[in-house]
Amino acid sequence: MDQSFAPPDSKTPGLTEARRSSFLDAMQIPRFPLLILAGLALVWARQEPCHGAQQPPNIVFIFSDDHAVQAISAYGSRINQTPGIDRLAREGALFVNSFCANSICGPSRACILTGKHSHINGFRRNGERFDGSQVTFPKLLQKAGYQTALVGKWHLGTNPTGFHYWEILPGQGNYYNPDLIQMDGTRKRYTGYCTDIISDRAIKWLDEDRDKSKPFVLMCQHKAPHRNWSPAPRHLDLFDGKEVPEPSSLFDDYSGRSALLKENEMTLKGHFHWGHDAKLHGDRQHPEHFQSLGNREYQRMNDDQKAAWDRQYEKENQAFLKQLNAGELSDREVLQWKYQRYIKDYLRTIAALDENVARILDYLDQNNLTENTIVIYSSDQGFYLGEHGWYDKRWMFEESLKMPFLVRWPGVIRPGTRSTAMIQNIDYAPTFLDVAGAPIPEDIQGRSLVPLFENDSRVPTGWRDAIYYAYYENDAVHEVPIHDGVRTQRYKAMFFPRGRQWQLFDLVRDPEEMKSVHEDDAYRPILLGLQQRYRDLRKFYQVNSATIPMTRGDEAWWKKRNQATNQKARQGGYDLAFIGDSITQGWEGGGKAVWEKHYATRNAINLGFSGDRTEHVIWRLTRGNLRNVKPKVAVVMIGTNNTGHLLQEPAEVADGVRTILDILRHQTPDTKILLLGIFPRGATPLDEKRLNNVAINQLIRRFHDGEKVHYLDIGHAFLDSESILPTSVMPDLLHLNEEGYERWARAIEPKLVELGL
Ligand code: SGN
Ligand code: CA
Repeated sequence: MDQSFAPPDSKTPGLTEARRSSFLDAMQIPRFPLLILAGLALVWARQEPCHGAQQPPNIVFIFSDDHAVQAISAYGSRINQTPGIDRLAREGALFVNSFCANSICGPSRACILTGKHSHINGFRRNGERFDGSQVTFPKLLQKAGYQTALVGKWHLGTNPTGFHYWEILPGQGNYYNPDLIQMDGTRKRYTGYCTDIISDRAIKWLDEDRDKSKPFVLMCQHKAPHRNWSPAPRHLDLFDGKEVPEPSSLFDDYSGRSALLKENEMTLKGHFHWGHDAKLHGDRQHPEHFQSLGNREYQRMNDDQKAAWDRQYEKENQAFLKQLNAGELSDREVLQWKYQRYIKDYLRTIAALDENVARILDYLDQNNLTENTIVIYSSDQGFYLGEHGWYDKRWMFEESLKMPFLVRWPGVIRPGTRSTAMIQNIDYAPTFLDVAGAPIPEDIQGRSLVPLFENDSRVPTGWRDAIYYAYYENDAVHEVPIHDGVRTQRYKAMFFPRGRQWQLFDLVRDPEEMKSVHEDDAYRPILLGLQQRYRDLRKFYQVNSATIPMTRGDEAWWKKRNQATNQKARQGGYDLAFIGDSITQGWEGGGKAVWEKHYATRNAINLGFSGDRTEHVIWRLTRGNLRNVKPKVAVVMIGTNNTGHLLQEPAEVADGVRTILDILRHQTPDTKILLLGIFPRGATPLDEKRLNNVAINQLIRRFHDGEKVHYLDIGHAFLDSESILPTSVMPDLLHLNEEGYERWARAIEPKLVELGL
C-alpha cells in the first residue's frame, strides 16, 4: 500500500481535489483575477478555521449497521418516525444521493477508513482481515493533533489502529448483554441493550476520558438495526396492533431482469428462519415456510429479559401458529405475516437507535460542544425492507446501494439543506482530513465534501457525474453474485461477470428497478454511454479485475472441482503442475491418453479449470490449490478467457499473469515456472481475439528471467504455414483435440527436462 503523502510544496495543504482544481483552473485564466482572489480566499478559509472557534472542529460520526433510508423520516419514510436523526437534517444537511462503494459491512467500513475502493484497500468481502498498517483517516487525524476514539461495531478482523481509545464488539456483536473487546484484548460483558451501552461508552469517553484540550473524532458505531433485529425491552410493544405498509414490490417475481436475481438466498419467502428471524420457539415445523436456525440472541437474555420478550411475542406467535397449523393461511398471507414480524422488529431496533442519536446530540448541547462539532449520521449500507421480497443488502439496487448521510456543521452548513450531489463512502476520509486542515494523501480516491457543505444545496461544477460500485462476496451467505456498475443521476448500469450480462435501469421511469432496459433499442445510446463511463471509471479507480482474486464458488461444478483439487493438493508429492483454464483441464478430456503417456508416472497434478480467467486462478492458488504443491516445474498457461469473455486489455491480462507468477514465487520458491504463451485462437492471424492473445504474449514474454521463469511460445506447433489454425488440431478454434495435446506435450518436453523434471 502506498503510504506516501503529497510533497508539502506540491499543492496547498488542505485543499481538496475539487477545490484544488477550481483553484488551478482559476490560476490558468488570468483574465479573471477575481477568481484568483476567490481561490486564495478559500485557501485562507481552510487554513484558518474560522467557524467561530479557536480549535478545528470536532467530529462525531454516528454510524449504524444496515439502516436503510426508507426507515428515516427525514428521507420520507412511510413506515416510521426518527425525530433524533431528523434533527440533523433540520439543523444541517441531508444527502439524497449518498451511496456505498460495496454494499456490505466490513468493506464499507474499510472504504470509509481509507477513502479508497475495496480492491485498493484490500478488504473486499466480509471475513477478510483489514490491513491496519495502511494509511487511514484516524491515523492522519492523530498526526493533525486530534484525539481519536471508536466504540461499537468494527467487524474488520484485525484490531483497530489509529485510535487513542477503542472498545469494539466482537464480529457482529449482540443486542442483549453484549461483550466488548477492550484495548488489552480482554472481553467485558455489559448487562443491558447494546445500542444504549455503545452510547453510554461513547458519552463516557467524551465526558471523562478524552484530553479536552484537543479536538476529537468519535466514531460511535452501532449494531442496530442489523439482523436478527432484536428490540430493546422498552420497544417490544411498539407498532402493536398496527399494520406497517408493505412495499409495492414485496411479491416481485423477478421477471424482466437477470435470472441471477432468483438465485439469491435473502427472500422473506424462502430464507426466513423459524427462531432467528421469526422469533418463534419450539419445534421447527413448516419447513416449506421457515428455515431452521434458532434464536441465539434469546439464549443470551437473562430471566427478566426473556420474560419481557415472551410476554410480547408469545401471544402473537401462538395465534399465528394456530392459524398456520389449521391450514388457514395462504402462502401470500404467511409472507405478509413474516413481513410484519420482520419490519416491526427492524423498526423497533431503530427506535432505540434514534433515541441514542438524540442522547448524543443532547450531550453536545449540554456541554457547549454543538457549535464546534460536525455530527454525521450514516450507516454502512442500505437494506431491503421487503422490496423485491428481500431482506439484506449486497445488490446494487437502490435500497442497499444508498447510505443515509446527514450532517450538521453549525456556521458552515445552512440548516435544512438538501443536496442531490452524488457522494460515496470513499469521500468521508478526505472530508474529515479537509475539515481538520490536514493534507489529503494523493492516493485517496474519494473527494472532500466540504465544498458541498459550503455551497448550500448547489452541486458545484465539476462534481462527479457518476459513482462506481463493486460487490465481491459471492459464494457466501445469501448467495449474491459478483457484480459492479455505475450510477448516474438518472441511470444505473450493472455488469455481472458470471454470464457476462448487463442490466440497465432508468431510475426516473422505473424507480423500483422492475425492468432492465438493456436490450431496448431506444436505450441503446444510453447503454453505450454508460458502458464507456464504466470503463473509464474503472481505469480512473485502477480496477483491474484480472488481478483481483475471485471465486466461482457460486457455480456448483466449479466449487466441487475446487474442493476436490484442494483435497488432492493437500496430499502433496507433486513434481509437475499444470495451471490454467479449460485448455489445461482438457488433459482430463481430449488429452487424457496423451497425459497417460507423458505424465502419468511423473507425479503431475492438473490445476486447470474450464472458464477460468486469471482472477479465478489467483483465488484458487491463494486458497488451497497450492497447499502442499511444491513441484519442480509448474506449467502456466492462462489468459485466453480474459480475451474471450471480455476482450480485456492486454496490459491488464499481463498484470493478472504477473500476479500468478508472484504467487508461485512466494508460495513455492524452488519451483521453476514454464510460462507458455497463450495458444492461438480463431481461424486466421488477424482474428480479433487471436490478436489480443498475441498482444498479451508480447507483454508476458518479458517475464522470462531465465532463472525462475522460463517463457516459451509453442503456438506455431498448432498452426499451418500460413498461420491458419486448422480444425484438425483445434476443432472449435480454441480447444485442443488429442492431436493437439500430443503436439503440446512434445513441444514442451525438452524444456521440462531442462528444468529438472
Ligand atoms: C450475518 C447475517 C447476514 C448478513 C451478514 C453480513 N446473518 O451473517 O444476514 O448478511 O451478517 O452483514 S446473522 O443471522 O448472523 O445476522 S454485515 O452487515 O455484517 O455485512
Ligand atoms: Ca451492515
